[in-house]
Amino acid sequence: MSNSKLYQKACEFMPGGVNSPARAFGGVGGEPVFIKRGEGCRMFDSDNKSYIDYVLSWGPLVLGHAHPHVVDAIHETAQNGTSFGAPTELETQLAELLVSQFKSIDMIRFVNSGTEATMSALRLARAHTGRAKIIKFAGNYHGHADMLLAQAGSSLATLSQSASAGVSENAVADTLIAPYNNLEAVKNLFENNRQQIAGIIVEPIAGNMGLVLPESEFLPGLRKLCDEHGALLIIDEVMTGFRAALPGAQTLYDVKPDITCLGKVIGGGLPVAAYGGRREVMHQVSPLGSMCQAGTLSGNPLGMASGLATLKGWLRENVFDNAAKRAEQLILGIREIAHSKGVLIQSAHVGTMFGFYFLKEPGQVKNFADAQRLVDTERYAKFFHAMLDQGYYFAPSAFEAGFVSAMHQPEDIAKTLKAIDKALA
Ligand code: KE4
Repeated sequence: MSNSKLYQKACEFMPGGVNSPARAFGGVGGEPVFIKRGEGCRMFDSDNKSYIDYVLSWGPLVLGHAHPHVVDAIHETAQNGTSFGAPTELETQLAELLVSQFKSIDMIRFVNSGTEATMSALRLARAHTGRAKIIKFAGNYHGHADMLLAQAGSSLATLSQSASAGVSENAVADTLIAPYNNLEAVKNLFENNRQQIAGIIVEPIAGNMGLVLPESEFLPGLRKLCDEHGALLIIDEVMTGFRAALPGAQTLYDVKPDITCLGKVIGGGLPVAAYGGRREVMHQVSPLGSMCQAGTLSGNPLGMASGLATLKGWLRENVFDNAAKRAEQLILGIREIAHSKGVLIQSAHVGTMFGFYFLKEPGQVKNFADAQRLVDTERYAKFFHAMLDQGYYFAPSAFEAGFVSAMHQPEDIAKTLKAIDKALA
């Protein structure tokens, strides 16, 4: 069946023909490409056209598509059954591995999505402090829990507004919003809401407004403010975990959160996420403590097996470093090409993540308002389709990060750069 036919049929049964709006090509136009299979750094569509993939399921596939070790681990585990609704040793093995990786995590709870992880982490911060308000940053995305679908109020008033139909103003009444990289604004929020703020949730490197790095004093500053005001610092490493650095961005910036949220990579493409932190905080989580959080398929054996196989391969000597070199090769190449053609871009790479913006005018994107003002989304849409036509799959939005895998070879990057040179022409 042609891509259009697949799309039409999907649209009959599912809103927009997709199960997540991020896949709907809303930001770039055109019909989403239906994928039939993946192999290594490539995906193949229904016409068997191949694409070198820089989205990698929005981050999880650090070993590329259908890595034999991951497929075998899932296959072997499935032979014994898919789920028991009872504890299995596999959960302990992945929990032990993650605790051994993160200095800030003594105990961990598995859930099924990053949304569940951040939603539970915020409930935990409220349970631990007995306070109700939370601080998040404009342009940071932590999943679709009601309290996190908030946007800065129209005036500079700290009151936020709902950012989605179906999310009531009550649901976001306790959500305070500050601009990313703006410690002053956070300080003011604490001063104007004394003893009421349970915690701050932050993307240690912002990957949902394009790729925006924290300024050097930003994360340490948040840690200090939380300590001064008795609030918990929640670092959302759903995207940056095992991507920005091993084990995560918190080690890059040497900031110890009270709670860390993980997802994506730790499931290797299966629905696995988690939240974890200091023992005295995690002791609040039921059945130990009084904070309720549960899930039928949490810690599912297939997800655990996939996560274990993925991380064992990813943590092997030099695998991460070699992949990080590919991200650097790509970004340095893009900078050279853009410069030679007088195309204004802002670009960055951190570990195995990268991002680049086409800019409407000279300037620097340091927060969401900058991104909305400076980013040339039309030009990105043209770039996206010029690359897709040549067989390269970048994020279908100017406000996402890109990823490489252990399977991207130097020659794959070189070919991508040649295609970028043509696209920018
Ligand atoms: P999920 O509920 O989608 O598993 O995770 C939510 C989430 C939480 N925190 C961060 C930092 C995230 O980036 C995400 C999800 N990322 C987006 C893409 N940047 C998911 C794409 C989608 O929703 O389809």
